[in-house]
Amino acid sequence: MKILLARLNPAPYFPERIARATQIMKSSLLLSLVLGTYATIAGAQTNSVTASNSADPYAHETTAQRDARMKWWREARFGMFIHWGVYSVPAGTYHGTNIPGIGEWIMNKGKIPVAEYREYAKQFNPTNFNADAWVRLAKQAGMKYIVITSKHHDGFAMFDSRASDWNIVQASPFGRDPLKELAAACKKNGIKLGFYYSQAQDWNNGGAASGGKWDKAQERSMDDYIDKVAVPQVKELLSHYRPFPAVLWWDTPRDMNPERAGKLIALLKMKPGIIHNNRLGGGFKGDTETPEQHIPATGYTNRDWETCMTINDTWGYKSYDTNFKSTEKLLRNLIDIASKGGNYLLNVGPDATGVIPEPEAQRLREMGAWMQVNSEAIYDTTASPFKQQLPWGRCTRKVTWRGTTLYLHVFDWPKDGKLVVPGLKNRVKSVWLLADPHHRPLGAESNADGLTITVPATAPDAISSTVVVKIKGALEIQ
Ligand code: H79
Repeated sequence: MKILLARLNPAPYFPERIARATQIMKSSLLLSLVLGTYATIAGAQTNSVTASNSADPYAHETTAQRDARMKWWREARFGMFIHWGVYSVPAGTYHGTNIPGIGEWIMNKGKIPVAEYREYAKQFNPTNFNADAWVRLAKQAGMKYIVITSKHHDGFAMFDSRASDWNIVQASPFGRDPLKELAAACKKNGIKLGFYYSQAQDWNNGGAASGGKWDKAQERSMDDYIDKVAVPQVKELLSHYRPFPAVLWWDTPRDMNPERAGKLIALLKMKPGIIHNNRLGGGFKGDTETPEQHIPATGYTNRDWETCMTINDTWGYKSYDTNFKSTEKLLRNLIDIASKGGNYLLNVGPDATGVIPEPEAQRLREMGAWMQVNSEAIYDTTASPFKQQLPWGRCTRKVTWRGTTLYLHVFDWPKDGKLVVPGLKNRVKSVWLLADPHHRPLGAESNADGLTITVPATAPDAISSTVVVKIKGALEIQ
């Protein structure tokens, strides 16, 4: 469309006729887009077109275009979620009472009046924030992307915004834009940066409120909020942090409809290639399924997916939540998710000084130590080819032009030194421990039950050891 218009526009003659011609071109192009004839002309496989998704810049995308757009995300497998906002100031406690539930919900759960909640921003001065340190920690953990809350349901913008003065630059003594600093650090360290944006709920700027509003100051029409706050802020997020955001992570589609969601999804054309999730609402499916706090029993058919999860029991910092998952649990979750073809978006909740709590950082470093040895069995892999879950662990696979590799993730190391891979019919080219830099071959024998691999008496890694199996020919599993 741009090219066509550019050809018409510069001609110096008959400006009125040209303007009319441009108009006709515009409307006929628009019409063909709406009718979906563009897809027919292109002759390619596209997503289905309905009235409600005509605003979706990806409505006409071909499978090949989609695969190219999702490539980095599918390869990444592991990302860092960051929930950070003024809720880290109360940190789970209001008027001396511990408010139950997730920390970033404290305003809603405690029914804190708007004016009172706004006071927290004046105490939010995270002078220990160091974007580089956060990004280096993510990188050290083996994470390939970061998604940070640019605005959560409480409505506080963690970035410089003209659409709401209740933002970190104007309303806090900190006065810096942490997203700017993170964008620079991510760019420097080769990590992708995405923004979480609560598009529907906004308890300060008149957006929706789960359970109903509790303060007159929240009264505002939803459409006014969408037009004056959500749309301009998403524009800011899409244009001020180049080359990011790589991801837009919507949340809780409460009170969204096709019209409101359509105004937001249409903005994504400002950032070609951006990936967004399935939580926008209004009937838009987005790019990714987003199971929250759980790992599905199996992956999704024909859908990219990402489990997001907390390390303890809260997203936003709570001073007294010490229920941290073990490194073993977190690593096995990552492996389990990869074995089902998904990504793991693991959350940290920095405190009000700008520091990622040490128990969280420690677990990430420990995950990173495992990734140093085993990341080849995670990155750029696809789901296990085995229908049944393996009795001793999980499997991921990698298919290249050279052939198929199976990565066996052994949680429970065999006491008798025999690792049985049930149902694997293929003859193997080679088998070794990923932890062995010399790739010394392990014995492997095929019989009616499958493949039996002879492994050393002790596991190379107490949490999960990887056995690499290069197989001959196309996979044959019974
Ligand atoms: O940002 C994190 C959560 O705050 C957000 N999604 C993740 C990534 C989220 N918003 N809503 N929900 C998740 C659904 C859960 C709602 C609950 Fe509640 C919040 C359950 C308990 C606290 C609302 C308030 C429903 C019951 C009480």
